Amino acid sequence: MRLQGIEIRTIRMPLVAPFRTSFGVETVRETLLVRAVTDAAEGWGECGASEEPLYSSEYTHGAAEVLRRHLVPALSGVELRDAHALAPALGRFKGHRLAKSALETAVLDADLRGRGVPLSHALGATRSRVACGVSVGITDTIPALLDAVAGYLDAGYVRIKLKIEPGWDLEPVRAVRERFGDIDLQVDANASYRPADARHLARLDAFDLTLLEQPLAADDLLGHARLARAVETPICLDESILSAHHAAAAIELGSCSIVNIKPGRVGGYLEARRIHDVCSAHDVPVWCGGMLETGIGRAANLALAALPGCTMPGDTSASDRYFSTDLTEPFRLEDGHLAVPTGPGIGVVPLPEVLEEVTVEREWIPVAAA
Ligand code: OSB
Ligand code: MG
Repeated sequence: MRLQGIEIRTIRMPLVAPFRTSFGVETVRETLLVRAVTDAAEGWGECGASEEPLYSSEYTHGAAEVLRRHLVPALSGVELRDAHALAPALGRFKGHRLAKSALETAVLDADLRGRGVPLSHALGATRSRVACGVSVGITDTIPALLDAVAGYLDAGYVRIKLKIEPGWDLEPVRAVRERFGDIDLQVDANASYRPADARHLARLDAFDLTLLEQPLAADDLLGHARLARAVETPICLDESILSAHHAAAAIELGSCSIVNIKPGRVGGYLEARRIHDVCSAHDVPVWCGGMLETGIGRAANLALAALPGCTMPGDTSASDRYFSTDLTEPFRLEDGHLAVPTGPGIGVVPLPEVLEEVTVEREWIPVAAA
């Protein structure tokens, strides 16, 4: 494969409704799309970064900067047999996993398209459709939350995830459980609690939740291990797991019994696959998380969500949960499931008119041959 260059596009797309978490409110999805041009094909990757560094230390403009200044130039003169060659070539640059993931995914997509192989096949997927959950943000009132959840259940989502934070936890969870009965219900705290909140968090045990996602700080694996012994609700980690190495450590420490895999957070689909494998070897269920992706990121996430170890419904929701007009042909929920794309690579491309409309910046960075 000969990589000729990389296009970085900054896009801005309004969300259908503001998405509120313990770390902030997102009303517009501002992120990057990366297009890799090779002698064989073109490929696309979406960055998980947002306008502000609130979920992780990365943010859209910072990701664009590290790509243009460091990551893409480091590929010049490098022999790229396939996308596995990127991580070693970029390994000396610390962190910046969301940016690295977008770049690796674009190259992976181009390589697979050139060879006619769907991403789901390349990763080892075993399903043709995946069961979908939905992540429900913090609302102003409990009636507003109940309305939102009712709408998603009517649409067919098979699992509901509520965002929680101190002051928005027991009452909303109780209200949803009482109103909707025996649904598959879980919560995500986005690191908003402290170890001293263990007794409070144990009160969630009364609601028979499937899991409690990332209650404590990202770097507190030991705190999560202690908390896991103090609560009955299974602990799932998101922000804490940046690599297969972290997953192995978290499992051995007892910090979690379930893992949310987000390919962006861990530097790409190849590392995401390794996390899936480490977890599967320990009988730790995994599921595919989300970062409010457009159809480009969603298509690739569906390939991951179709792996055999992804035994729980994830946050791969349909296009209309996020955008009134998606960047690709819309992903539609059918009987609570989304179909895994079957075409080569990620299996979808941006719709040209929509892409032009949402692009606010673009640049081309040539890559020199090996
Ligand atoms: O913690 O899982 C999270 C969105 C942005 C950043 C972090 C998270 C989320 C979500 C939404 O929960 C998942 C989605 O629907 O894409
Ligand atoms: Mg999360």
